[in-house]
Amino acid sequence: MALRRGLIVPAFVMAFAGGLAGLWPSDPARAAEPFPQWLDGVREEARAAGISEEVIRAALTDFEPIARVIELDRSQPEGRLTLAQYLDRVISDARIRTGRARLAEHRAALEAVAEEYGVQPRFIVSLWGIETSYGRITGGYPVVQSLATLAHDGRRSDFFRKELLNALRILDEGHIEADKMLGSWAGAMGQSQFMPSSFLRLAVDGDGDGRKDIWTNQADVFASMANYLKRSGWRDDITWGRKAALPDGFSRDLIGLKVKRPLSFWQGQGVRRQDGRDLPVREIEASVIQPDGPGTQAYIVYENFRTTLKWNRSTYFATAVGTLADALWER
Ligand SMILES: [Ca+2]
Repeated sequence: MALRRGLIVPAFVMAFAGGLAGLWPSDPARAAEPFPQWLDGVREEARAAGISEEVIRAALTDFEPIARVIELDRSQPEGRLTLAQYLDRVISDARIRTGRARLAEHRAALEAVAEEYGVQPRFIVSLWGIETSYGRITGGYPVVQSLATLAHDGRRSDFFRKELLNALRILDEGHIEADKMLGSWAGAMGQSQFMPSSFLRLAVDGDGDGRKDIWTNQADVFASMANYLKRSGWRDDITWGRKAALPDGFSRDLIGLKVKRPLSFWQGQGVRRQDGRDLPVREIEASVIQPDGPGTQAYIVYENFRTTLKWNRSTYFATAVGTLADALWER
């Protein structure tokens, strides 16, 4: 996703995003256009794109920019967390317990989705848990209003204006009512936190009622998340990776996602599981990563780890998704 801000984004990612944003100075001419006139332009663009008058009226009437959204968009990230601190924060015992309960509670629906899309249930539940605490914390911001605020602001107007039009398209297709279209301050929507563009590309109607409801319909939420992963390259015949122990003198040149080799190669290089046992005997392509640099915890990661990075490009995030999925699996 071009811009994903989960509930807890590693600070270094925020710092990076902030650094990038700094390269794009705000456009004072655009930002200076008064909001009501600017909104008229959006209405015209929506009409030209074939959005119905009814949706334009329902979604684009009687609102102002949200000051808090601008404040959040401009806020400085906190100090950087280590991976261990991040994992502690994201994967609490309570989150593991709740995840196991949700996995049991939704087993039939999850197995149907696993069958259809080829994504193991524990990964769907893990992503769901990390994104929105299993659908509990989905962000209370009205998506159209938030996106309009960010599009008018001038910092990343083009990106957010496209997402705003995409959001109107979703309303026009009747998947959700305007007043129920809620999400994060940056427009990530519902239990799966899809940006509108991702919704249009990848959300699916899991229960067959004609609507793609990632806000309240559990079958739609699970199927949409699984479809996103599948279309990004997920494989259900392998896991995500695991903690690894590196031998003394292991070459730094072999560390990083750019080096992809079969497990047998890594075994030959002396890489082992964290507990010292041999790596699995399967010809899986893998990379060795050390998210916090030399001397810190290493992981050996597979294709599914890379796929998780297409959901959210933070290695901390992808490591957390795999780690929580494993915790849900263990009994
Ligand atoms: Ca549905």
